[in-house]
Amino acid sequence: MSSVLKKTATDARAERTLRTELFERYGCGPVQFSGNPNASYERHLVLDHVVKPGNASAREVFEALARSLRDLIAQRWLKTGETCDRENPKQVYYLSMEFLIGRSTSNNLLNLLVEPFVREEMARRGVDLDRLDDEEPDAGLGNGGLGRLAACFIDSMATLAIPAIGYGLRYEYGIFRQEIQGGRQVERPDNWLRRPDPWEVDRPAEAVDVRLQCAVQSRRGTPVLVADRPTLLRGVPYDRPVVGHGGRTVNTLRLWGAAATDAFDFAEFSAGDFFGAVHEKVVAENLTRVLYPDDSTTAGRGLRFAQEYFLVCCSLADIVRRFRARGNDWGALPDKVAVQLNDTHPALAVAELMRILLDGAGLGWDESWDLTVRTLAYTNHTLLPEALETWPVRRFELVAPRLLEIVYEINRRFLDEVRAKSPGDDGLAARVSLIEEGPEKKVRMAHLAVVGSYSTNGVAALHSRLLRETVLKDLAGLFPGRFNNKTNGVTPRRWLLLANPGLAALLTKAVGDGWVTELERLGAIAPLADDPAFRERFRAAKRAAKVRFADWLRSATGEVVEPASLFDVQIKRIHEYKRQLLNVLHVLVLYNRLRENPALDAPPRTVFFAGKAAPACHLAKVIIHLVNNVAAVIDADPAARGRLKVLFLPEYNVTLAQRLIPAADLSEQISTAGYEASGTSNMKFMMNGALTVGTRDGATIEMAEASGEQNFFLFGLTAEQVANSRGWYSPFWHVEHDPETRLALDLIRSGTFDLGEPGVFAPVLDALLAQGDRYMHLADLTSYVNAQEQVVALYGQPDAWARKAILNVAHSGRFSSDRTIAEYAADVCGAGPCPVD
Ligand code: 26V
Repeated sequence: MSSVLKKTATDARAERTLRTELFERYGCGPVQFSGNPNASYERHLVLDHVVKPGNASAREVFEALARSLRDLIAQRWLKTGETCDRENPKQVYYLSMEFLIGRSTSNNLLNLLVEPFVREEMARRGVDLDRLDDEEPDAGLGNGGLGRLAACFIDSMATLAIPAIGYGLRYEYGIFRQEIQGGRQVERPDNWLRRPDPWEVDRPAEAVDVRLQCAVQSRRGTPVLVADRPTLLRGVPYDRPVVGHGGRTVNTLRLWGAAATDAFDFAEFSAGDFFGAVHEKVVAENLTRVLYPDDSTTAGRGLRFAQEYFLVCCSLADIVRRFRARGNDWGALPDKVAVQLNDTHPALAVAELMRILLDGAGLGWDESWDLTVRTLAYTNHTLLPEALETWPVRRFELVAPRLLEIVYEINRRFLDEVRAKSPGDDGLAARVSLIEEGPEKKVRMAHLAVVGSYSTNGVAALHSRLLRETVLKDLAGLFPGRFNNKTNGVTPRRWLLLANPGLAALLTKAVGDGWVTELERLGAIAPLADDPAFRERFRAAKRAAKVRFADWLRSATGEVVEPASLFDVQIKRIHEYKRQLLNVLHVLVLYNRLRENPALDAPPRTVFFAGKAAPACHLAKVIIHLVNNVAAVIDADPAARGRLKVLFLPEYNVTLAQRLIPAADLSEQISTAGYEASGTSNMKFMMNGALTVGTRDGATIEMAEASGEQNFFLFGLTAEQVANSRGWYSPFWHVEHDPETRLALDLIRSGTFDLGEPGVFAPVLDALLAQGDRYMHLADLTSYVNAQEQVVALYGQPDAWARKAILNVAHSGRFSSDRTIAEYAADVCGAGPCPVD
């Protein structure tokens, strides 16, 4: 929680005015200075915690402060809802199985614009705001990019005053916590709700009942679904405020928690099985207990489908209730409601909305279908075939047979049309069918989403094109008008203003604070790239961010890094296609060079890795182990001391990203071209003044276009080259012809990094050689090493480096999620702002 509004003497009056204005806006002040005891922080300490302010623990202070900030929000939150009920605007509903929101308190404090006042008031009470941050756990309700994007989007919608509700699940356990033991990843449960969360408001009165055709039972401790035991589950809403910047609009993130209904155990009760009944009640609540990691094998995914069904049923019931409560007729559904499906995870919405319109509203098929298709829109986030969801028909039968009936009927009518359009082309019908035939029939969720919605978008230009030309080619041929691109963005509030106060202050000084909500205004600093004085201030801000990170790292982990070294950073989920291994191979090339030539002229470099491996993904876990062992061996070698350091930071989460990204000099975006749908950390690095070494993949292509390729270190095969060389590519050619590649691989093979476990990294060599190097690491290694040499050359010219970094910041404006949301609003859902007065 850093100071965002820096004070000068002449600002004093303006500050008083702002203070008055803000308190009028919120109806009260957060601490005691408004004189409104209902909103006071002390009141929460004494009445909620029954503790004397002087004796309160840090956690109690944190909770009381957060609750007093919630008091501040309450009036605006109510007013936002009232305004929407009165104006009846088109409302956006964002359905997502993941919202990776991170911490709320510092972000809300900042968006409310009261941070400087609260800081002062708390300091007067002897409390340092920054020390309270760590009392709040990260809300890790997501796996990675897809979940974090959802969080950035709801921030932008609130800032743009777009009437929007995010719908998700209230997992009691978020993404697992990562520990490193003996170099290996160990997963620990993330019980983030162990202590009460001051930001959530439960609303049992708005609970929704969901019918399942099966029961949730427990078999040897694991929850399983038992067929033909119709069950009623209750979805209880837990609302979180989503504060738009400036605090005028406060939207809602509504997370559903599963509970048993009162009628749940009636049968067992009357049979006298008291413990059995209570046990089942507890088991019912398992449904939203845990977030599934993104790789889960079918065996372990039993509840995931039921979770998706539960999210869809609760959310659509709520959406329809709101729609009807505003007095709308069914025919107006597409004019008043836009439902955005975040990937196929909530794609059951197609069938469930049909069910509501057919069975609930009593409309006919054609009208129901027309309304459904015109209400729903779908975003695809991956081209990886193994990540495209399909669900066995058996699972539908088990959980929701009526939805299966509807899917079959949608498919029957759809295939009739396809055959009528292209008679005789049976291949086409089989390829586009919603059902995948085979030993086990499955529903193709992406096909269901495309056929049942009016818009399908990819998340960067290249990804959207590949979607149309490859995985969804046939469907794109049938519905050309539905396909479009919406390049991702990130919120500059959290990722620049909050994460990097030093750079934020410099930018505000240069162009005013309008950039916070209109990031394109940063374009105005482009000419300053040629101003030596500005460059010096920019470099000072980066240096300060590096020192700040190094200080934090030392105090939190004991690790020591040298802020003068080049901070080279790759942080993201560990996955073969993201090619952390390519980065490791480059490190080994550098290490070999240093051992070969101790007098080598190269700047000291610290290579940071962070990211979680899916628990069942063996190779990803071996990669983490390798990084840790390489780090240990290099650390122990005098040849590398002070020149090369590798560090794997455990437990990568939103907060760690906020700390590390501002400190980065170099951003690693090195996926195999054609595989990273967009990437979003790439944008965060860019706006924080890092330079990018990257492939022509995802949104990185558009970032380089925006700032000029001369300001980027692009390398490697293009997506086309990757696709075209699939047939003949052989990693062995590179082993034979590229000496440094061979040496790097030899170093792994030699057992240098095995540390007492011979052969432990054989799976890495196997993937890179015997299995054909699916992600073409070796094909790109030489060109990557060359790009890194250019990095080094430029780093040796601090002024030239700063110039390019400034130009990158200046051209990062397009990558604000405000721009993405404005594009969705204009071209996809047709929703506009509904300002709250
Ligand atoms: C798949 C599964 C499968 C089973 C259980 C849970 C689960 C959760 C997530 C996924 C797929 C995740 C796809 C994803 O995160 N895509 C990323 O989306 C980002 C936002 O659009 C984008 O920037 C990244 O490039 C893309 O990889």
